[in-house]
Amino acid sequence: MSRGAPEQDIDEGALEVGTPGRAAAGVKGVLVSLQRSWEQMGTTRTVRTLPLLNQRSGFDCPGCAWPDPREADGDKRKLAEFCENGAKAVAEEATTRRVGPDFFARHSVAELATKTDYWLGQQGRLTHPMVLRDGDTHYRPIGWDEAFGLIADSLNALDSPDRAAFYTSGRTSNEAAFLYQLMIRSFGTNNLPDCSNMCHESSGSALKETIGIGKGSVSLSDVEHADLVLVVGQNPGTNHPRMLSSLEKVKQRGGRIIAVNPLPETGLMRFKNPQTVRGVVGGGTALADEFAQIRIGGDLALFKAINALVLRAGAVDEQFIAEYAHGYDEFVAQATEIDWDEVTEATGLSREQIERIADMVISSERTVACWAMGLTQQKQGVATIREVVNTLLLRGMIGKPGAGVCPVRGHSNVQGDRTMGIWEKMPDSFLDALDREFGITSPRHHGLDTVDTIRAMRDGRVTAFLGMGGNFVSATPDTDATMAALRDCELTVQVSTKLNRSHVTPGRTALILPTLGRTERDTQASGEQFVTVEDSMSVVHASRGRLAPASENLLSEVAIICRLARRLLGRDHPVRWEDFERDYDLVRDHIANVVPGCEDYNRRVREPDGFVLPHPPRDSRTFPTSTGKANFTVNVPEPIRVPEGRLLLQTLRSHDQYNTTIYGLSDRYRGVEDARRVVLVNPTDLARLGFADGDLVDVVSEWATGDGPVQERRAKRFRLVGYPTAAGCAAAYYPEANPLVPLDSVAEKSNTPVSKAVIVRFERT
Ligand SMILES: Nc1nc2c(c(=O)[nH]1)N[C@H]1C(S)=C(S)[C@@H](COP(=O)(O)OP(=O)(O)OC[C@H]3O[C@@H](n4cnc5c(=O)[nH]c(N)nc54)[C@H](O)[C@@H]3O)O[C@H]1N2
Ligand SMILES: Nc1nc2c(c(=O)[nH]1)N[C@H]1C(S)=C(S)[C@@H](COP(=O)(O)OP(=O)(O)OC[C@H]3O[C@@H](n4cnc5c(=O)[nH]c(N)nc54)[C@H](O)[C@@H]3O)O[C@H]1N2
Ligand code: SF4
Ligand SMILES: [Mo]
Repeated sequence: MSRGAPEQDIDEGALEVGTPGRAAAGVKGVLVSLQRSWEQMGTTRTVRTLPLLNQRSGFDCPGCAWPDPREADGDKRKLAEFCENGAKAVAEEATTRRVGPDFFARHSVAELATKTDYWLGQQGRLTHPMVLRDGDTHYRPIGWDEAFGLIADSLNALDSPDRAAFYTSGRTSNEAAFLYQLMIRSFGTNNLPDCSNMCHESSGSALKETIGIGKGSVSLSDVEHADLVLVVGQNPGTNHPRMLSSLEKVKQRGGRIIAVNPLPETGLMRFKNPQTVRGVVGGGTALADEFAQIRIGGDLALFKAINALVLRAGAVDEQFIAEYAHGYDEFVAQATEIDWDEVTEATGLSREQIERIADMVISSERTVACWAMGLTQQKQGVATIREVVNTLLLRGMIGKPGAGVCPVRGHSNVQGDRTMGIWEKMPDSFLDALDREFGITSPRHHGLDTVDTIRAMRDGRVTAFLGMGGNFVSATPDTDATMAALRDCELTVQVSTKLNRSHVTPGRTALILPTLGRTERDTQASGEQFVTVEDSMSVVHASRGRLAPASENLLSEVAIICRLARRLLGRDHPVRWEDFERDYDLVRDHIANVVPGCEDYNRRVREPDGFVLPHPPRDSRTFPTSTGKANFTVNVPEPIRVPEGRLLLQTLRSHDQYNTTIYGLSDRYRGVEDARRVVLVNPTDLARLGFADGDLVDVVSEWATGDGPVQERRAKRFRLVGYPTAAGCAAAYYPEANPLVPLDSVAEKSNTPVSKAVIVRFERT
């Protein structure tokens, strides 16, 4: 029997493909969010929960990291300050369905491993700590104390702390993240892989080098007041839906939008705002003024061409460059040449269109560049983002209103987790502050990131894994290899809210520790607690859960860390773990002393809109880089060679999932219903390759390092769907397509898996 993820997703007859949607959101979006909420929570809970979402007295949306409007920017929050997918995220967490000891008694781990991710997630909230001991077939309940003792004993028995890896997913609160890294560094390792390694690591890497800080430089108001917004490699209609309201404001103020994407994503084309009359009864707002249907991986060539055209037109901000930039002459020396054959080949775009786009860049006085996974999950992701920065530097577009870089983050607190120290390469200055504050000695050698953790597990160098949230097995590349690596571990521990594939891919001993979600009341000895989070635009604010917890056996993430730390580090450890569990204000007092920009944290997070972390380039055009200036960089595109008969496949999200959590089977905007094992292919390519819409195929990826042999990976039984993607390109959903992504296919510098450019062929089944 195959031990991989199940190949059968749903009844094959059920696939329905309609025409892609014409406008995003609208009344349909409202109806879907209410329907899903009723299904999962019932009417009373829906009515009690949704009004608290993203309100000052309520909880932060557990969906994406798009910011909320702030009164400081003259914006009031509306009564319903959330989107369809935010409501789905809440319904998924606040569901009344439960997975308790009786569920695990009924289903063996082997049986659960045959279920789809969708099925697993739909079973409900985890209610009890569970253990799977060596040789057992079923998870069994375990007391919290015994669980912590078991984990602490196993970790302390390792011959080095570096034999353990501690993963974090981006929903973890600032308080939990801060304590988690403190526990791990006290234990003695920097092995802190996180979801960010697979997400915006390329952005962090490129921005740190060029502007000195790995975060976006814009506020919500900057985006809304831009003349020109570039939306590159991002599908906001699905993944950051309230961004569409901001893009709508750009249009209403006379600004323009350029969308660069291999797919004509509905949300980029047209938006029906359900909160305006026009959005409810009218045709909505047309968004993209220019849609550049780029070939996968063509963005570096595109931005190089744009920059050459900007230079040729003499449209550079000389004052900005003279005062704030470094490396301009080297940049110019290689930047004015354009080989149009190469550019049109790499991008699939016409020279005329690229010239039109360059003209828009040249005539804009306030430009914001937004991007997400279409740029970061590429072999040349870092170089591409550096080239986007070059465009902005040429035009002086950093550190002024209505302009800047905007890497749009994924998980609701992924940016905050990094700020709090979740990184395998935290700078010594942070570690020094941590050591001074707590009287510990943090290790200084760098730890393992996500890809290196998998390699280390595969090679037996890491034998214990703990996941603070997330779904490591389904989120990482090369599913079969990762599954084998995890199963080889002595110990796997997952701190989770919902059942997922990582629970049914256990190490020799496996534990599930169920925890509170964002929506739930968190009561500790000193009373009700709140936590804090940071959004994509560096705004830090409070989040208070209000619902009764899914089970009385749940512990908060903070409590789990504090109790585990006491067992792991012993009674004599200098950190007062029991105090932190009792009162989260005490954690925040330490955050204030250790984390740069968090001074007076307890007071400032209590301000109604929270506070904004410092960002030197945004605030004062100060660039804390190696040169003390904003750095121009020289980036050389390496064309992706796709052999005859093959296509370039990207893996992406449907409208009905949150990463590995599948909400449902409706990718409404793309018109794909009731199926996830599908590959979207341009009809011309289908015909050229001798296939037809509806054919059932195995997808085989091909990958080689240097002169090495071609490695093949196979994902079975996918349905081909004719779809207007760019020529030579294809798309399939993540995580079903993850077995095709080679572990060693990573972005240069950031080590992010190349999930957006996999060379594939199809074989008829
Ligand atoms: N509802 C919902 N919201 C989410 C998530 C979710 O799963 N569901 N996930 C969250 C997370 S963790 C993240 S990181 C974000 C992800 O947000 P996105 O980055 O928008 O997510 P993807 O689905 O990966 O979409 C990538 C987009 O890039 C395009 N693309 C692919 N290759 C290229 C390329 O070579 N060039 C260009 N220009 N474009 C390309 C694809 O066509 C697609 O539109 O969303 C967050 N928000
Ligand atoms: N092929 C391919 N692979 C990808 C991507 C891609 O585009 N293509 N995208 C990558 C990206 S951008 C990301 S960010 C990663 C995401 O990787 P992860 O963050 O690891 O995955 P998620 O699916 O977000 O994690 C879902 C699980 O988190 C748990 N959970 C939910 N809420 C909470 C909470 O409040 N606390 C705790 N402790 N647990 C909670 C639930 O048990 C749920 O099953 O995947 C990456 N993988
Ligand atoms: S845009 Fe993102 S944060 Fe805002 S409500 Fe929607 S999912 Fe939640
Ligand atoms: Mo992400």
